Amino acid sequence: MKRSILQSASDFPIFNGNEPYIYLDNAATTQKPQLVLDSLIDYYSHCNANVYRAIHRWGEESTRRYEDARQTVASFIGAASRDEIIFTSGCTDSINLAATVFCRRFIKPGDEIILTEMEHHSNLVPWQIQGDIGGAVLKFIPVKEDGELDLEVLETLWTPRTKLLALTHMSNVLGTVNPAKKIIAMAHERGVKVLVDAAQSVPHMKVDVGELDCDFLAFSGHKMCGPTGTGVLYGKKELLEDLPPYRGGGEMIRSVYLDHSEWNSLPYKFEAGTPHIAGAIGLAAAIRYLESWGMEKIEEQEKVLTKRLIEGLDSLKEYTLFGRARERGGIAAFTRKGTHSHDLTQYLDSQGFALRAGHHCAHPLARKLNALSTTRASVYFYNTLEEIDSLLETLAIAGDFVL
Ligand code: 7TS
Repeated sequence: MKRSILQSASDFPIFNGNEPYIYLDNAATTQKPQLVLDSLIDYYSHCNANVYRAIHRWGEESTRRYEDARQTVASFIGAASRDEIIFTSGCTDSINLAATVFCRRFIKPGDEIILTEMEHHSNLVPWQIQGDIGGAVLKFIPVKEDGELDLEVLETLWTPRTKLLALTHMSNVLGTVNPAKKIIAMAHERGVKVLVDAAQSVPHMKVDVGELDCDFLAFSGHKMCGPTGTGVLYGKKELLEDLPPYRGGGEMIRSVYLDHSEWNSLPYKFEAGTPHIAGAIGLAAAIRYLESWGMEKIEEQEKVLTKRLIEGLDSLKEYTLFGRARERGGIAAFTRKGTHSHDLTQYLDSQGFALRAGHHCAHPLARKLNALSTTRASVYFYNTLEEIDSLLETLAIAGDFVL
């Protein structure tokens, strides 16, 4: 019998058997279903061995599962080839990889990189570091009052020196879903490459790299029911072929001499050393799990939860919500008049709710919002309307306890 997505929480051991606790910190990391945990145990119990180098059956099985995982990721995001999928330790690692090799190859002093004011530090600091080494100038698309990007200003930022634009697909503070496809088309008209930070989009909606036509796409496995320490960098094949390697070590080489080396083919050129084999297999199990619900269903359920959350917050007059974008995901950052967000969030924990407080690793945005610290609720498909209502009821009486 077909199950309803409303029953999905029962697939997650952390929600069963523990004391009741409502988890609304999904933008930080998501919980893991039993079958992802099982995939890790099964791998370590039956065929644990290093990949590629072993001429024995466990090594062959391990390699097969690792490469199947790569194909699962490629199909999930619509990549043309599995060679375009590089396994990393997370979105941060993916962006550092892309920034390092892109700047090394293409950035000359005075070249320009366009970012946005709403980036997570992971999609800002690597460009600062690598841009600094290469002599690049960073420019920023401003965030408007409503939490959307100011595309009129973007029109004025392009110059013949613009080499790359990097933007988040969904803001981890405002929830804004940026018009990535439109911005990518604008960039490509000018010969500018685009990196999409999809840490908050790939877990929550159907993302197809062919349709977006992005040059790079980065995301984390742990934000989509997969194990921690897993991530992906997608890159267009011709671009990856043209880039130098990132880290040196085993498997990324074809031949090594004492004075130089020749690089392996894609994607191995970018995967030095023993990879997180179990992690990649676990990520593939997570993807199959998400696909068993369907990304459209997941997005639909989150829209229902988000609508209730936003309407509820708006009805509470002591609270200010940040971000009013027309296209938005299930993230709501807010403050309560007269209460520090850490106090509020700690109080919520005492009442059985896990939320996050702080600048959410988007310091420049927090400064711009004039809210250095906010409390943030972020939903996933396994949350329920009852949980949202319960949070709203608790927020409504929070003042009586916190102040
Ligand atoms: N980009 C965005 C948009 C993010 O939200 C995050 C993590 C990252 C990149 C980095 O991902 P990582 O898996 O490499 O750490 N965001 C958050 C957050 O909002 N709360 O904790 C981590």
